[in-house]
Amino acid sequence: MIFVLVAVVSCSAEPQVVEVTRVVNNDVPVTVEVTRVVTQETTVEVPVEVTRVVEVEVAVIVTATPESQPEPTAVPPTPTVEVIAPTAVPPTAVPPTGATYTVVPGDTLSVIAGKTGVAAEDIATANGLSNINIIAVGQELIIPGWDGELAAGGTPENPTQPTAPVAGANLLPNPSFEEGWYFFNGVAEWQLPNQWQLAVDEGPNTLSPGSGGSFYRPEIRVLSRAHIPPAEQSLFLFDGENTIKAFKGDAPTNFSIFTDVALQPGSYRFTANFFPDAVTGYNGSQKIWNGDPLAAEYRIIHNGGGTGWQSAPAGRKNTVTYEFTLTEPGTVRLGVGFRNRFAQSNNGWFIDDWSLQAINTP
Ligand SMILES: [Ca+2]
Repeated sequence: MIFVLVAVVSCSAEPQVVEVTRVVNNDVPVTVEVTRVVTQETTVEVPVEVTRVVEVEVAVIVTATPESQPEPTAVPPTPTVEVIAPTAVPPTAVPPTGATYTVVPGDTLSVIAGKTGVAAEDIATANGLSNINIIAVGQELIIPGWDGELAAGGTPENPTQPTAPVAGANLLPNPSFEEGWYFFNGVAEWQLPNQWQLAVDEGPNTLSPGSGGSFYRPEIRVLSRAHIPPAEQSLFLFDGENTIKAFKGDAPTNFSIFTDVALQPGSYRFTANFFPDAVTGYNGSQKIWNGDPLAAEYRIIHNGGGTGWQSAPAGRKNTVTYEFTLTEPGTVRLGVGFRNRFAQSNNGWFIDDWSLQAINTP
């Protein structure tokens, strides 16, 4: 096929290289966008032989006939154009096309993949993300092949409209961990509730007292009631039908679960419930929970701060609260860090029923 390629080239004696990023449509004549030329001096129409017309990146080498003093009415020079790329680019290398998605608090690439039905790796590739763990609230991502419709269960949110402080409302996303889960970072041993994120310390355990060498990553599951023995359901399931179970045997652990919430100015109370399942051994089938106050510890995560580590008595439900005031609209990171410094039979946690509420101020 012979199409007319409109390219901006330099009238120079030397061959010029221009980059053509996109063939815009498949109709004749083909229009291309030229993003960079060595010297922009004139515009010529160049007959091009194109073997395949798709949206591909092509590099075009243009050799223009020099015209030192071109007559205004002269026929433009007819450079030779060699189309290099179309037959060399594999079909999967087409530039990303698809709708744009704006990152909202609680999003990770995995969450966005769930919302859009497009694999996280494809989203990372389409947006040139070198670190799939780093996306920012408000960032716009091209979702290749996405039609702009959020998948069932996806929650459309507008990051420019932070949640207004309404007394009594739970402002956390998926606060009871009932609204689905995903594999954090694609790791099969880390089931995370949708819209929550995970950080795991696998470095050396230098705590004293402490034992077991380096911290080990816990296995994390979002358990439904059916997967909890009836006798333990009231212990480990605080609200609804699902709870988080984190556990690791014979090694210290240190991890945190958190989310980002857009908030209006105001005062807030964050409440977290968890059950430290720190077990030193078993008496028959009966767990012997570790009575050492250091056996299980937690800390509140609030942006880069929060609280220091505090004892979390094992073998019973702990309810902890944390209050803060926000003077300007913003996104706040909230969560809880959990650690077990001793290697023992089980370093476990059941985690459920968290909340963030606006509270009245004087
Ligand atoms: Ca729950």
